[in-house]
Amino acid sequence: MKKKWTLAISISIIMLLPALVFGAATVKHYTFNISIGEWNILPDVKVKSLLINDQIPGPTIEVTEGDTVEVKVVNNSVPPHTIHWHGLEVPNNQDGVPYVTQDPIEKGESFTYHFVATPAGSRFWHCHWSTLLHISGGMYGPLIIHPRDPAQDLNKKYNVTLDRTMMVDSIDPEWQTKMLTMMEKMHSMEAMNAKKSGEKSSGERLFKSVAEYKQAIKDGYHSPYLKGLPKPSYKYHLIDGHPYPLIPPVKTKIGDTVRLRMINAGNIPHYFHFHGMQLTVVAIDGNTLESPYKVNAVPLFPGQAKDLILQPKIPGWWAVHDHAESGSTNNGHFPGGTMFLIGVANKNGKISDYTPKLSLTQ
Ligand SMILES: [Cu+2]
Repeated sequence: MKKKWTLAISISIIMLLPALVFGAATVKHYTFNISIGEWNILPDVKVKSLLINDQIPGPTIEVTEGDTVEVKVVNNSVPPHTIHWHGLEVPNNQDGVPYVTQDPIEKGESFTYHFVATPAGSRFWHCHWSTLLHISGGMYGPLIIHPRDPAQDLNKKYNVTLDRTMMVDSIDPEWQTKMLTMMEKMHSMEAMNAKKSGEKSSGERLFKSVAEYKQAIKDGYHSPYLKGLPKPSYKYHLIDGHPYPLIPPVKTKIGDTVRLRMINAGNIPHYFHFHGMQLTVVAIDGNTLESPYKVNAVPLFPGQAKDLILQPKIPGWWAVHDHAESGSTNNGHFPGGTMFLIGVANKNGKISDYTPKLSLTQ
């Protein structure tokens, strides 16, 4: 009897060991309230957007590997949505692909996603319905999963003093505002028709069979929302919902180590060139590289994430900009877009004698 008890206690201790060493997993709850609203990317550039909790990017999910994440998505906007957890390994029915793993979340409905956060790394989430419009509309946000094992923690490995996430996106304000305005009108008309006929309004269309789908392609079918409208032409490029000069600078000092987690949620690539320093790429798509490498230009493709380690050695205001020039402009004017500054202070806390100014004629 005594032996059995000893065995049971030993087994319990062994099972608890990872939790005792690395801390216990917990459940983290989030609520995403989706609405259509206006977002000022610049003081006088207003864009009709798909806001989550009234913000762009949407909420940051920051958890430890193994935590359970519960996200209640409430659709207070007109179009349907699903949320995809980009780069995570979740149960198939939580992956958020409309008509592949779930029905879309229609206007007025809610859906709660439930999954274990894994694997660790800099990842993100985004809407997976009509992604061209819904991602540029603002439906994305960081999903940072810290490793449970401290030995895997890059912040510890590199003695990181500043850890900053940057979400990159490109938008065409005019196109986006037109599309969302038209969508609101169409949905209210559909709802009226559905009320008359007694049928449920399905918003956007679902083909009844493969034959119907094939016929529609043959006939040159366009989604009602795309009829007669050109594709977006990306005139503004954002980091965390704003272009330069509204992107807060990265402020650091000699001897410090910065980790930048850069994530491109948008539809076009960016080529970030860092002035005055080298940087080490330590992770791609959230996954730690076995052989980190040094660069000073970082291509960031749509859907890609890169973790960079910076240890600037020279004080000053250093520019970081998209080397494809249009990415550094606002509606064609330089400077703008995804350009941002890294302020490196000397031992006395001074960055530079020169204060950066704004010029739209340079
Ligand atoms: Cu959406």
